[in-house]
This record gives sequence, structure tokens and C-alpha cells, in this order.
Amino acid sequence: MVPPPLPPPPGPATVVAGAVIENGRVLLAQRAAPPELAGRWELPGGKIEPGETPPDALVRELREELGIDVTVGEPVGVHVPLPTGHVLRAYAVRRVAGTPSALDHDAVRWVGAADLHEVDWVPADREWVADLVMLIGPE
Ligand code: DCP
Repeated sequence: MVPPPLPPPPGPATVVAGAVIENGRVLLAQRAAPPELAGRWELPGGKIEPGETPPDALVRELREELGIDVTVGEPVGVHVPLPTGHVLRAYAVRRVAGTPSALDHDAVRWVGAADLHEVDWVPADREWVADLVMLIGPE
């Protein structure tokens, strides 16, 4: 029997998201738009612009959206293909300056490992829950 065709492998990341982890918690942001994602929680980030590396884009997005400066570390979890055709990738980031504010989101909050499964995630980011739990460690 001929096996069904595999889905195409995801291309390079075109949207990046950051996991800021401090004191056993990760920083989540509640989307304000579009309507189908509004109210749900994500690792903050956004689209890579022409000429940017993924870390460049993440530094810019977290400055714009949260008012924080970060350095970008290791990738987290798998690449996630989005319904829009974008490919989403997460990185662990370290906050070096600023206090996170919801400049572009409805809210931000810090969430511990035990509560990550109960979060009302945007669909794509749910892929990373187990990775985030491992990264954060037990409470
Ligand atoms: N996305 C996601 N999970 C994340 C970050 C983004 O599923 N942690 C998705 C939502 C959107 C797409 O990626 O479908 C692009 O994200 P944003 O709208 O946040 O990106 P930008 O801020 O760059 O968008 P724009 O400048 O177009 O408003």
C-alpha cells in the first residue's frame, strides 16, 4: 500500500516568539487581535521583517510590544506551521532591562509550570507547553 503523502516540512521561521523565564515563571501576553485570537494567551513576538535575523526580530518585537530589552538564547520546541502560511518558532530570552507592559496586548502575566496546561493558549503556542514546563522546572 502506498503511504499517504507527508505534509511539506515547515520552512524557516517567519514569526518568532519569546519565552522570558524568571523565578520559575514564564511571561505570557493576551492577544488583542485578530478577533479569532483575541483574549487568548501567547508567547509575545511577531513577524520577521526583511533583512532581520530571527533574534533581531524578537529583540525588536519585545521592545515594541512589552517595552523590555532581551538577549535571545536557545530555540524552544518545534517549528509550528500557522494557518496563515507563516512558520512560528520560539526562543528562550533573557530580560536585561525594562518592566513588561501590555503596550500591544490586552494584558501580560507570569505563569508557573503547574498552571501552563490550563492557559487559554492561542492554538499554535500550545505545542510548546511541555517544552516550557521542562525549561521552567518544577515549582
Ligand atoms: N502568532 C502565534 N503565536 C505567537 C505569536 C504569533 O500564533 N506566539 C501568530 C499570530 C499571527 C502571526 O503569528 O497569525 C503574526 O503574529 P503577530 O500578529 O503578533 O505579528 P506582528 O506583530 O508582526 O503582526 P503585524 O505587524 O502584522 O500586526
